[in-house]
Amino acid sequence: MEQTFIALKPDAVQRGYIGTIIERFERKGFKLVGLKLMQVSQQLAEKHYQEHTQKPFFKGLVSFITSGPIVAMVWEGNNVVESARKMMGATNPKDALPGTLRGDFAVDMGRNIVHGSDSAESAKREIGLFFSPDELLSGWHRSTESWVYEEAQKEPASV
Ligand code: IDP
Ligand code: MG
Repeated sequence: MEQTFIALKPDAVQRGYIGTIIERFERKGFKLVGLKLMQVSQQLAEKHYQEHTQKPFFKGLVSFITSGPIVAMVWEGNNVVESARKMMGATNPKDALPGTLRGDFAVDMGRNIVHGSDSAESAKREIGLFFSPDELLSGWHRSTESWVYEEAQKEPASV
């Protein structure tokens, strides 16, 4: 099954949205397979945001993501990459619709509370950067699965 990397950025942690955001993914029906509170190092931040190295906002982005603890998570489910992006809303909170995380809880582009992988390929790369395989519990069975999925879920793929 598909997995995605979600990070609650330092603003989400500082503003007390950890529980609220986790709850949104839980209530959607996705399964949590990895979770940790951590301090991102300069090196990890630069690797994570490597596609933005040349952008004018890169320095500010790295300094922001390393400015306080984040919550790193891996969520699993059918189409979770695309669904999580929709749940997050547009990158710029001014364009994010009400009902999305950024639409409901953020105002500024550089303080948009949540990161989510933009493709299955990015998800693999980002999960590998933030988690070691023994920190992921992809094999557990969420007892609500038959109420979330019409078809029985196959054994989850390992990362
Ligand atoms: P995403 O987080 O929606 O995938 P990306 O384009 O990958 O958006 O950009 C990564 C992060 O960089 C954004 O979430 C946002 O915090 C920040 N960012 C993107 N574009 C700008 C900008 O033009 N100014 C300031 N910060 C930006
Ligand atoms: Mg991105």
